[in-house]
Amino acid sequence: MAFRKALKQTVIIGGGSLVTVFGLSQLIEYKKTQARLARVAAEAELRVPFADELPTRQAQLAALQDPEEFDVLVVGGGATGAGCALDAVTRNLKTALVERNDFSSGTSSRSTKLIHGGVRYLQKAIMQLDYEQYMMVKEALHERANLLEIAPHLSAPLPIMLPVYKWWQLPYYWAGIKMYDLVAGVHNLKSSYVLSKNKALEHFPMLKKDKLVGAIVYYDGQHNDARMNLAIALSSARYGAAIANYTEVVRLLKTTDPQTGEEKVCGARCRDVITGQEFDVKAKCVINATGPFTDSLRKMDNQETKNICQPSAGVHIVIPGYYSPDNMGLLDPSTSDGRVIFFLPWEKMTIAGTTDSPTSVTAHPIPGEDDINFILREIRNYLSPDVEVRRGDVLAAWSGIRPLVTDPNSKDTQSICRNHIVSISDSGLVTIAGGKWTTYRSMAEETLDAAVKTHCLSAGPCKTVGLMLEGAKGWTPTLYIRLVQDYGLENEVAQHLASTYGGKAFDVAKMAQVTGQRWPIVGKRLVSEFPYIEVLVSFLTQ
Ligand SMILES: Cc1cc2nc3c(=O)[nH]c(=O)nc-3n(C[C@H](O)[C@H](O)[C@H](O)COP(=O)(O)OP(=O)(O)OC[C@H]3O[C@@H](n4cnc5c(N)ncnc54)[C@H](O)[C@@H]3O)c2cc1C
Ligand SMILES: *[C@@H]1O[C@H](CO)[C@@H](O)[C@H](O)[C@H]1NC(C)=O
Ligand SMILES: CC(=O)N[C@H]1CO[C@H](CO)[C@@H](O)[C@@H]1O
Repeated sequence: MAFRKALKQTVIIGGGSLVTVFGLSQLIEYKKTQARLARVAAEAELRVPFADELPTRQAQLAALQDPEEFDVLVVGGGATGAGCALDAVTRNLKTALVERNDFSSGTSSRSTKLIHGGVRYLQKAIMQLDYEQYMMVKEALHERANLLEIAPHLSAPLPIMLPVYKWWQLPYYWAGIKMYDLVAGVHNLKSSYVLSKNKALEHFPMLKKDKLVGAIVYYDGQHNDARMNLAIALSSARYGAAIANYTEVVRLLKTTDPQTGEEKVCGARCRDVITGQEFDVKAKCVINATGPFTDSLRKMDNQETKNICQPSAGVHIVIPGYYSPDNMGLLDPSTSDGRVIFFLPWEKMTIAGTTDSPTSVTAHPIPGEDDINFILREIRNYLSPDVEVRRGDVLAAWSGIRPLVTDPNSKDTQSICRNHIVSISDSGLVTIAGGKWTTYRSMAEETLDAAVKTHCLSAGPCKTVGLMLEGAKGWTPTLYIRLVQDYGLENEVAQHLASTYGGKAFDVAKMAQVTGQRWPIVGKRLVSEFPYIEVLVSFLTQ
């Protein structure tokens, strides 16, 4: 009797949890559908003044000189600034953005190209029971999922292998990585897993064999940072923002409030770097998103300002593709001397690098010979001794300055974590500094929330969650096949066009010149080793 009762109970409980599991997945699906519908509705409400054709730079420069003031002027066309412009314009604010060089010419094109939550920060959060760190990771994981969704042509999940050298580390790392999956929740990309020593070596035969115990594979995102930045900027232009590259802010404009006698920022003096012509851009609110240069712009506002940036430089080198596992990255968060080292696949090559070192800010940081040799030395230590890593293997190198931010309101300089700060000066200049690529959208949302509040702008709600970026519409994972079939492009060239221009790849393919050969029918390569074709040059300069 008791047995049957127990059995019945078990069935009910078992059934119950099945229903719960089933219900949960239903709920997640339902929520996803709701989110999608809300997004479609939000996008339908958005005005797209330049749906067909974008204005030329000339037209943009004219628009910037509109005598009627802008609601928002963003200074800086990196990820952060472009993100702010897109956020502002889709809230129905009259928006302008100027960038003194090209879009993404700064730190935003010199990153490690990962869209990540930060496994290391999660470890810190847990070890030090730091709630703020934890929330930072959670937010970044949410943004990671969003970025992969809104620009699928420019980004993809990337498996990353963490080699393990001590037995006791295996459960420790495993638990940490599982936490990472767990914190991502519904936004998780793919589940992490353990690799045996043999499997790990199969994936990456160049690893030092002795002491290797096994490896753990987890997922983060990877993107083409420069194109992503451009996609954000172009999207903001489509929605009507007046944006111009090679336009520099030389001075902030200020007015004196007749009642309080206070000075307020009311725009900026800009210079067209190409012609040297100067003009004023009037705006109710100026946002300084100048990245590592933040302090120089803030000092323009107030000479007494305390520095909030503590720059450090990160050098990356590009080496041949066989230095990274097949379609997989490798990252060691704690090499024997405590450094981080990584090998990531990138455009059929490998990006390698280590942790940053302190630096001073320069406009075009160039990695020195000693920086390059330093990374090569680290790599040699790391790989199997029979692998010969030569200086000649280095195909390219770049250096990026990381604007680590210290909170100007906190006395403690120890609190340099890679979080961001939105601060507002007495004259109303809004500064957004720090953060990371992955969180550009949420940083922009927070910045615009602050700007709208401080300057009493009449704005709609933020609409950038799920807002598809330039090129995302019409892209499918098999789009390149249609490019091959419809236009007669080479496979590799078609893949490059699809993953660079997304749905807009057809516009490029249409313009590709006939080669005069049997195959490919169109698309002559500029250099035989790379999938760049002649038409890209004219497409770029259009
Ligand atoms: C080595 C390295 C690796 C990184 N890797 C990652 C990673 O893998 N994942 C991740 O999420 N994050 C990463 N980051 C962080 C990320 O790259 C940055 O947080 C982000 O790119 C900063 O963007 P930004 O727009 O603030 O700055 P920037 O991209 O530097 O943009 C600032 C822009 O302002 C312009 N400007 C300056 N002064 C003026 C003026 N007076 N008038 C007009 N324009 C002006 C500059 O020309 C520049 O283009 C990395 C950073 C570094 C340094
Ligand atoms: C950037 O400037 C160049 C040179 O004037 C111009 O050809 C290009 O169209 C500009 N880019 C954008 C996206 O406006
Ligand atoms: C308005 C203004 O003075 N802009 C400055 C922004 O920062 C750059 C980089 O330091 C300066 O060169 C500009 O003068």
